[in-house]
Amino acid sequence: MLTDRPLTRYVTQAKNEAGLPLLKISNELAHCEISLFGGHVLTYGRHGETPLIWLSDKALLDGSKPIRGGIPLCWPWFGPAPARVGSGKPSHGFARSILWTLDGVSDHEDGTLVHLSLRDSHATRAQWDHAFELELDILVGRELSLVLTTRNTGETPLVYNAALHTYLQVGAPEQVSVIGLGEPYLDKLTGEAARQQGPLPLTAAMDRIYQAPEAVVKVRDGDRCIEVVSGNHDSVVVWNPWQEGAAGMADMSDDGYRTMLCVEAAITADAGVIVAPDEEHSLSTVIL
Ligand code: TA6
Repeated sequence: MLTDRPLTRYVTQAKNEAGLPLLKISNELAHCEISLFGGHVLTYGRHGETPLIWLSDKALLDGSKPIRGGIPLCWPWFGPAPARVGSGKPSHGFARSILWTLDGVSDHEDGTLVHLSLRDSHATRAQWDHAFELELDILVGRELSLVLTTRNTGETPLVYNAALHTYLQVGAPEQVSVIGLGEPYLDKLTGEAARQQGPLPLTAAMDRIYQAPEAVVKVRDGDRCIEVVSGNHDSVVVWNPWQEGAAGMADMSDDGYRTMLCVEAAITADAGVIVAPDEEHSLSTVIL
């Protein structure tokens, strides 16, 4: 039986048809759904406005694979596992495909605060042999704010990469342009370094790591302007699979690429971030 359980005035804990535990938030400012599988923001928008976050209409929400859309957490690596981690590991790490713990939820004047966590276990040790505590603080208000804190609870330094792989919802590619990305970028489609000149239009497949972005990246989408503010990142990743890419993905409609653009606060440098024992490091993003 599916039972919805109220946690606060504005938050309900629920399960979907597949049994996936969800938090449904609708406060005075905004609405948001969060999956405990992956610690994954699925949807977010201010009441009466076009949603800011895109979720694939073909996303699998049954815990069998990472969710297409929303804000997947890529951690403790980004893309294929680096040599220091070893081969045969899942792309983008394991945090997005494991069940997180709900530690607390509370309503405040500026929004609803959700606190999730993930600790090392036999399952995570099999992928990555480190002791850690990962915390995700999500504030659902006039803005959507995410802070992902990596704490080293082990006795040796920990090295990590990450991305808050945010799928923004846009109206149509023809009306989109992105500013604030800075100049140097790595084009992952060609493997070459290149430089951005002026605003970035959305006219073709792209998979780029911008290495010197401004703190605020602005996505013009027709009449509206979405801002992505990143903190403690070393890069911003911009991704759209375009038609060919979408057609090859079972969990994205053929035209799904037309209404999404990923703009991701990320730590992508090969050296990663080194976190000493008992220390912590936070990566953050605010979407408004
Ligand atoms: O962030 C861009 C990227 O790393 C692309 O290379 C693309 O593969 C995308 O993420 C999606 O990855 P996923 O594993 O979720 O299919």
